[in-house]
Amino acid sequence: MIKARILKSTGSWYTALTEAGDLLECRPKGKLRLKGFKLTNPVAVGDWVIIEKENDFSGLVTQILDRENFIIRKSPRNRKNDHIIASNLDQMLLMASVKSPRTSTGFIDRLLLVAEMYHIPSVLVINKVDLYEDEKVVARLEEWQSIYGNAGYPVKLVSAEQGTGLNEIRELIAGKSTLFAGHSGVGKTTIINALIPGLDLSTKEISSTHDKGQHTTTFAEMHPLGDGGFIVDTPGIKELQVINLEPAEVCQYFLEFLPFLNECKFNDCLHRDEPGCAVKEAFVEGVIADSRFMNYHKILEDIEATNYWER
Ligand SMILES: Nc1nc2c(ncn2[C@@H]2O[C@H](COP(=O)(O)OP(=O)(O)OP(=O)(O)O)[C@@H](O)[C@H]2O)c(=O)[nH]1
Ligand SMILES: [Mg+2]
Ligand SMILES: [Zn+2]
Repeated sequence: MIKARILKSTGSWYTALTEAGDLLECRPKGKLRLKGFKLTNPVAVGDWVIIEKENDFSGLVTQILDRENFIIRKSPRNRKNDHIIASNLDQMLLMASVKSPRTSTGFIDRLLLVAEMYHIPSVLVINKVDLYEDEKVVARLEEWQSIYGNAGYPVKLVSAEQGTGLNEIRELIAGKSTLFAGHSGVGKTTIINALIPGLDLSTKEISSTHDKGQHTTTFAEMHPLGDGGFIVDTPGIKELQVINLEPAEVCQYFLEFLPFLNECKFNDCLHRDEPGCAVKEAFVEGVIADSRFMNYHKILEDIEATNYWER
Protein backbone atom coordinates (compact mmCIF):
# COMPACT_ATOMS: atom_id res chain seq x y z
CA MET A 1 0.00 0.00 0.00
CA ILE A 2 1.35 3.34 -1.10
CA LYS A 3 -0.01 6.81 -0.42
CA ALA A 4 0.20 9.17 -3.37
CA ARG A 5 -1.26 12.36 -4.79
CA ILE A 6 -2.93 12.56 -8.19
CA LEU A 7 -1.13 15.11 -10.37
CA LYS A 8 -2.81 14.56 -13.69
CA SER A 9 -5.65 12.71 -15.32
CA THR A 10 -5.71 11.80 -18.99
CA GLY A 11 -8.88 9.85 -19.64
CA SER A 12 -8.69 6.59 -17.73
CA TRP A 13 -5.03 6.91 -16.65
CA TYR A 14 -3.76 9.01 -13.80
CA THR A 15 -0.29 10.19 -12.89
CA ALA A 16 0.38 10.00 -9.16
CA LEU A 17 3.28 11.23 -7.07
CA THR A 18 4.07 8.88 -4.19
CA GLU A 19 5.19 10.11 -0.79
CA ALA A 20 8.63 8.72 -1.65
CA GLY A 21 8.71 11.02 -4.68
CA ASP A 22 8.15 8.47 -7.46
CA LEU A 23 5.76 8.92 -10.36
CA LEU A 24 3.31 6.10 -11.05
CA GLU A 25 0.78 5.69 -13.85
CA CYS A 26 -2.47 4.37 -12.36
CA ARG A 27 -5.93 3.18 -13.17
CA PRO A 28 -8.83 2.87 -10.74
CA LYS A 29 -9.42 -0.61 -9.41
CA GLY A 30 -13.16 -1.19 -9.88
CA LYS A 31 -15.64 1.62 -9.55
CA LEU A 32 -14.89 4.58 -7.26
CA ARG A 33 -17.89 6.84 -6.73
CA LEU A 34 -18.70 10.07 -4.95
CA LYS A 35 -22.19 9.94 -3.45
CA GLY A 36 -24.72 12.46 -4.75
CA PHE A 37 -22.81 13.42 -7.88
CA LYS A 38 -22.69 12.14 -11.43
CA LEU A 39 -19.04 12.69 -12.11
CA THR A 40 -17.04 12.54 -15.30
CA ASN A 41 -13.93 11.98 -13.19
CA PRO A 42 -14.21 9.82 -10.07
CA VAL A 43 -10.51 10.36 -9.32
CA ALA A 44 -9.55 14.04 -9.37
CA VAL A 45 -6.37 16.06 -9.60
CA GLY A 46 -5.27 16.76 -6.03
CA ASP A 47 -6.76 13.58 -4.58
CA TRP A 48 -4.76 11.66 -2.02
CA VAL A 49 -5.11 7.99 -2.91
CA ILE A 50 -3.95 4.54 -1.89
CA ILE A 51 -2.20 2.63 -4.65
CA GLU A 52 -1.52 -1.05 -5.11
CA LYS A 53 1.69 -1.21 -7.11
CA GLU A 54 1.74 -3.45 -10.22
CA ASN A 55 5.37 -2.77 -11.13
CA ASP A 56 7.86 0.11 -10.83
CA PHE A 57 5.86 2.30 -13.15
CA SER A 58 2.18 1.48 -12.70
CA GLY A 59 -0.45 0.70 -10.11
CA LEU A 60 -4.11 0.50 -9.21
CA VAL A 61 -5.95 3.15 -7.22
CA THR A 62 -7.80 1.17 -4.55
CA GLN A 63 -9.04 4.04 -2.42
CA ILE A 64 -9.55 7.79 -2.54
CA LEU A 65 -8.84 9.32 0.86
CA ASP A 66 -11.49 11.73 2.19
CA ARG A 67 -11.27 15.04 0.38
CA GLU A 68 -10.78 18.11 2.57
CA ASN A 69 -12.57 20.06 -0.14
CA PHE A 70 -13.01 20.06 -3.88
CA ILE A 71 -14.17 22.50 -6.48
CA ILE A 72 -16.76 21.23 -8.90
CA ARG A 73 -18.45 22.51 -12.06
CA LYS A 74 -20.73 21.27 -14.81
CA SER A 75 -18.66 19.21 -17.19
CA PRO A 76 -17.85 21.39 -20.21
CA ARG A 77 -18.03 18.29 -22.42
CA ASN A 78 -21.12 16.61 -21.00
CA ARG A 79 -23.69 18.95 -19.45
CA LYS A 80 -25.41 16.13 -17.56
CA ASN A 81 -22.33 15.40 -15.51
CA ASP A 82 -20.32 17.28 -12.94
CA HIS A 83 -16.58 17.56 -13.06
CA ILE A 84 -14.19 18.01 -10.16
CA ILE A 85 -11.62 20.61 -11.18
CA ALA A 86 -9.29 19.78 -8.26
CA SER A 87 -9.37 18.70 -4.63
CA ASN A 88 -7.61 19.28 -1.29
CA LEU A 89 -6.88 22.93 -2.01
CA ASP A 90 -5.57 25.52 0.44
CA GLN A 91 -6.40 28.48 -1.77
CA MET A 92 -7.31 29.75 -5.19
CA LEU A 93 -5.41 32.39 -7.11
CA LEU A 94 -8.00 33.93 -9.38
CA MET A 95 -5.99 35.21 -12.32
CA ALA A 96 -7.49 38.11 -14.19
CA SER A 97 -6.36 40.76 -16.65
CA VAL A 98 -7.90 44.17 -17.25
CA LYS A 99 -7.16 43.91 -20.97
CA SER A 100 -5.79 41.37 -23.47
CA PRO A 101 -8.08 39.59 -22.60
CA ARG A 102 -10.48 41.60 -20.49
CA THR A 103 -11.94 39.73 -17.53
CA SER A 104 -15.42 40.83 -16.47
CA THR A 105 -16.37 41.44 -12.87
CA GLY A 106 -19.31 39.09 -13.53
CA PHE A 107 -16.86 36.26 -14.09
CA ILE A 108 -14.68 37.22 -11.14
CA ASP A 109 -17.69 37.31 -8.82
CA ARG A 110 -18.95 33.92 -9.97
CA LEU A 111 -15.58 32.30 -9.45
CA LEU A 112 -15.16 33.90 -6.02
CA LEU A 113 -18.63 32.67 -5.07
CA VAL A 114 -17.86 29.11 -6.14
CA ALA A 115 -14.59 29.11 -4.18
CA GLU A 116 -16.45 30.39 -1.09
CA MET A 117 -19.03 27.59 -1.51
CA TYR A 118 -16.24 25.06 -1.21
CA HIS A 119 -14.45 26.94 1.61
CA ILE A 120 -11.43 27.79 -0.49
CA PRO A 121 -9.93 31.22 0.30
CA SER A 122 -9.19 33.34 -2.78
CA VAL A 123 -6.63 35.90 -3.79
CA LEU A 124 -7.24 38.09 -6.84
CA VAL A 125 -4.13 38.25 -9.00
CA ILE A 126 -4.21 40.86 -11.75
CA ASN A 127 -1.61 39.97 -14.35
CA LYS A 128 -0.15 41.85 -17.32
CA VAL A 129 0.29 45.14 -15.44
CA ASP A 130 3.05 45.97 -17.96
CA LEU A 131 0.27 46.56 -20.52
CA TYR A 132 -1.80 48.99 -18.49
CA GLU A 133 -0.90 52.49 -19.69
CA ASP A 134 -4.17 53.75 -21.06
CA GLU A 135 -6.00 56.00 -18.60
CA LYS A 136 -9.23 54.03 -18.75
CA VAL A 137 -7.45 50.76 -18.15
CA VAL A 138 -5.57 52.17 -15.15
CA ALA A 139 -8.86 53.53 -13.79
CA ARG A 140 -10.46 50.09 -14.07
CA LEU A 141 -7.47 48.47 -12.40
CA GLU A 142 -7.78 50.88 -9.45
CA GLU A 143 -11.51 50.25 -9.31
CA TRP A 144 -10.93 46.48 -9.04
CA GLN A 145 -8.37 46.99 -6.31
CA SER A 146 -10.88 48.95 -4.30
CA ILE A 147 -13.90 46.67 -4.99
CA TYR A 148 -12.14 43.43 -4.07
CA GLY A 149 -10.03 44.92 -1.31
CA ASN A 150 -13.24 46.19 0.32
CA ALA A 151 -14.92 42.84 -0.22
CA GLY A 152 -12.14 41.24 1.84
CA TYR A 153 -9.91 39.71 -0.81
CA PRO A 154 -6.17 40.28 -1.10
CA VAL A 155 -5.39 41.82 -4.50
CA LYS A 156 -1.94 41.31 -6.07
CA LEU A 157 -0.59 43.04 -9.15
CA VAL A 158 1.75 41.01 -11.30
CA SER A 159 3.54 40.97 -14.61
CA ALA A 160 4.56 37.42 -15.38
CA GLU A 161 6.39 38.71 -18.41
CA GLN A 162 8.55 41.21 -16.54
CA GLY A 163 8.69 39.34 -13.25
CA THR A 164 7.05 42.10 -11.17
CA GLY A 165 5.13 40.98 -8.11
CA LEU A 166 6.28 37.38 -8.37
CA ASN A 167 8.09 37.32 -5.02
CA GLU A 168 4.84 38.05 -3.25
CA ILE A 169 3.20 35.18 -5.15
CA ARG A 170 6.09 32.89 -4.16
CA GLU A 171 5.48 33.72 -0.51
CA LEU A 172 1.75 33.14 -0.88
CA ILE A 173 2.07 29.69 -2.41
CA ALA A 174 4.97 28.29 -0.36
CA GLY A 175 4.05 24.89 1.07
CA LYS A 176 0.42 25.17 -0.03
CA SER A 177 -1.84 23.57 -2.62
CA THR A 178 -2.98 26.42 -4.84
CA LEU A 179 -5.44 26.41 -7.70
CA PHE A 180 -4.72 28.85 -10.53
CA ALA A 181 -7.99 29.64 -12.28
CA GLY A 182 -9.25 32.22 -14.75
CA HIS A 183 -10.07 32.89 -18.40
CA SER A 184 -7.91 31.53 -21.18
CA GLY A 185 -5.02 33.83 -22.07
CA VAL A 186 -4.69 35.69 -18.75
CA GLY A 187 -1.26 34.10 -18.23
CA LYS A 188 -1.82 31.30 -15.70
CA THR A 189 0.72 29.00 -17.30
CA THR A 190 3.20 31.83 -17.94
CA ILE A 191 3.24 32.64 -14.21
CA ILE A 192 3.62 28.98 -13.27
CA ASN A 193 6.59 28.69 -15.65
CA ALA A 194 8.13 31.72 -13.95
CA LEU A 195 7.52 30.26 -10.47
CA ILE A 196 8.86 26.78 -11.23
CA PRO A 197 12.06 27.07 -13.26
CA GLY A 198 12.61 24.27 -15.74
CA LEU A 199 8.93 23.39 -16.08
CA ASP A 200 8.56 24.96 -19.52
CA LEU A 201 4.84 24.34 -20.07
CA SER A 202 3.41 25.57 -23.35
CA THR A 203 1.76 28.98 -23.54
CA LYS A 204 0.28 30.76 -26.51
CA GLU A 205 -0.38 34.39 -27.44
CA ILE A 206 -4.01 35.46 -27.42
CA SER A 207 -5.88 35.65 -30.71
CA SER A 208 -5.47 39.14 -32.22
CA THR A 209 -8.90 39.04 -33.87
CA HIS A 210 -10.92 38.04 -30.79
CA ASP A 211 -8.71 39.36 -27.99
CA LYS A 212 -9.20 36.01 -26.27
CA GLY A 213 -6.91 33.19 -25.21
CA GLN A 214 -6.63 30.06 -27.34
CA HIS A 215 -7.24 27.41 -24.69
CA THR A 216 -3.63 26.31 -24.62
CA THR A 217 -3.80 24.32 -21.39
CA THR A 218 -6.30 21.50 -21.97
CA PHE A 219 -6.10 19.40 -18.77
CA ALA A 220 -5.81 20.40 -15.14
CA GLU A 221 -2.38 19.42 -13.88
CA MET A 222 -0.77 19.68 -10.49
CA HIS A 223 2.89 20.73 -10.34
CA PRO A 224 4.96 20.04 -7.20
CA LEU A 225 6.87 23.03 -5.83
CA GLY A 226 9.36 20.79 -4.06
CA ASP A 227 8.58 22.24 -0.59
CA GLY A 228 5.39 20.20 -0.06
CA GLY A 229 3.36 22.75 -1.98
CA PHE A 230 1.64 22.29 -5.34
CA ILE A 231 0.19 24.50 -8.05
CA VAL A 232 -2.74 23.33 -10.14
CA ASP A 233 -2.70 24.80 -13.63
CA THR A 234 -6.16 24.64 -15.20
CA PRO A 235 -7.61 25.16 -18.67
CA GLY A 236 -9.14 28.62 -19.14
CA ILE A 237 -12.73 28.78 -17.96
CA LYS A 238 -15.05 30.44 -20.47
CA GLU A 239 -18.17 30.83 -18.38
CA LEU A 240 -19.01 29.43 -15.06
CA GLN A 241 -22.44 28.11 -14.22
CA VAL A 242 -23.12 28.06 -10.51
CA ILE A 243 -24.56 24.70 -9.44
CA ASN A 244 -25.70 23.07 -6.19
CA LEU A 245 -26.72 26.38 -4.66
CA GLU A 246 -30.16 27.59 -3.59
CA PRO A 247 -31.15 31.20 -4.34
CA ALA A 248 -31.37 32.06 -0.63
CA GLU A 249 -27.78 30.86 -0.10
CA VAL A 250 -26.12 33.06 -2.73
CA CYS A 251 -25.76 36.11 -0.44
CA GLN A 252 -23.87 34.07 2.15
CA TYR A 253 -20.95 33.77 -0.24
CA PHE A 254 -20.61 37.50 -0.93
CA LEU A 255 -18.25 38.21 1.95
CA GLU A 256 -18.96 41.92 2.34
CA PHE A 257 -22.74 41.25 2.52
CA LEU A 258 -22.34 39.13 5.65
CA PRO A 259 -22.44 41.90 8.30
CA PHE A 260 -25.83 43.05 6.94
CA LEU A 261 -27.66 39.76 6.41
CA ASN A 262 -29.12 39.62 9.92
CA GLU A 263 -30.25 43.24 9.74
CA CYS A 264 -32.77 42.73 6.94
CA LYS A 265 -36.43 43.03 7.98
CA PHE A 266 -37.40 39.69 6.44
CA ASN A 267 -35.66 36.41 7.17
CA ASP A 268 -36.04 35.24 3.60
CA CYS A 269 -34.88 38.55 2.10
CA LEU A 270 -33.18 38.04 -1.28
CA HIS A 271 -31.91 41.64 -1.17
CA ARG A 272 -33.72 42.87 -4.25
CA ASP A 273 -36.45 45.38 -3.49
CA GLU A 274 -37.75 44.02 -0.20
CA PRO A 275 -38.61 46.71 2.34
CA GLY A 276 -36.09 47.10 5.15
CA CYS A 277 -33.26 45.39 3.25
CA ALA A 278 -29.97 46.20 4.99
CA VAL A 279 -27.87 44.91 2.09
CA LYS A 280 -29.58 47.27 -0.32
CA GLU A 281 -29.10 50.10 2.15
CA ALA A 282 -25.38 49.31 2.33
CA PHE A 283 -25.28 49.42 -1.46
CA VAL A 284 -27.09 52.77 -1.56
CA GLU A 285 -24.62 54.14 0.98
CA GLY A 286 -21.73 52.96 -1.17
CA VAL A 287 -20.46 50.34 1.30
CA ILE A 288 -21.19 47.56 -1.21
CA ALA A 289 -19.84 48.15 -4.72
CA ASP A 290 -22.29 48.59 -7.62
CA SER A 291 -20.81 45.74 -9.65
CA ARG A 292 -20.91 43.30 -6.72
CA PHE A 293 -24.56 44.13 -6.03
CA MET A 294 -25.53 43.84 -9.74
CA ASN A 295 -23.60 40.60 -10.23
CA TYR A 296 -25.24 39.13 -7.15
CA HIS A 297 -28.64 39.77 -8.78
CA LYS A 298 -27.52 38.27 -12.07
CA ILE A 299 -26.29 35.10 -10.40
CA LEU A 300 -29.55 34.89 -8.46
CA GLU A 301 -31.57 35.18 -11.67
CA ASP A 302 -29.46 32.54 -13.43
CA ILE A 303 -29.91 30.10 -10.59
CA GLU A 304 -33.66 30.69 -10.51
CA ALA A 305 -33.83 30.16 -14.27
CA THR A 306 -31.90 26.88 -14.33
CA ASN A 307 -33.19 25.20 -11.16
CA TYR A 308 -29.86 23.45 -10.83
CA TRP A 309 -30.25 23.22 -7.07
CA GLU A 310 -33.38 21.09 -7.34
CA ARG A 311 -31.70 17.75 -7.80
N1 LIG B 1 2.29 41.50 -21.76
C1 LIG B 1 2.17 40.42 -21.01
N2 LIG B 1 1.85 39.25 -21.58
C2 LIG B 1 1.72 38.17 -20.79
C3 LIG B 1 1.91 38.23 -19.40
N3 LIG B 1 1.70 36.99 -18.87
C4 LIG B 1 1.37 36.20 -19.92
N4 LIG B 1 1.40 36.90 -21.08
C5 LIG B 1 1.12 36.40 -22.42
O1 LIG B 1 -0.24 36.02 -22.50
C6 LIG B 1 -0.41 34.91 -23.42
C7 LIG B 1 -1.24 33.81 -22.78
O2 LIG B 1 -0.52 33.25 -21.70
P1 LIG B 1 -0.79 31.77 -21.14
O3 LIG B 1 0.12 31.59 -19.97
O4 LIG B 1 -0.74 30.76 -22.22
O5 LIG B 1 -2.30 31.94 -20.63
P2 LIG B 1 -3.20 30.86 -19.84
O6 LIG B 1 -3.96 31.64 -18.82
O7 LIG B 1 -2.38 29.74 -19.35
O8 LIG B 1 -4.23 30.38 -20.98
P3 LIG B 1 -4.97 28.94 -21.13
O9 LIG B 1 -3.97 27.86 -20.93
O10 LIG B 1 -5.52 28.97 -22.53
O11 LIG B 1 -6.06 28.94 -20.10
C8 LIG B 1 1.01 34.47 -23.78
O12 LIG B 1 1.33 35.02 -25.06
C9 LIG B 1 1.89 35.12 -22.72
O13 LIG B 1 3.18 35.40 -23.16
C10 LIG B 1 2.29 39.49 -18.82
O14 LIG B 1 2.49 39.65 -17.61
N5 LIG B 1 2.38 40.55 -19.68
MG1 LIG C 1 -2.43 27.72 -19.71
ZN1 LIG D 1 -32.02 42.10 2.38
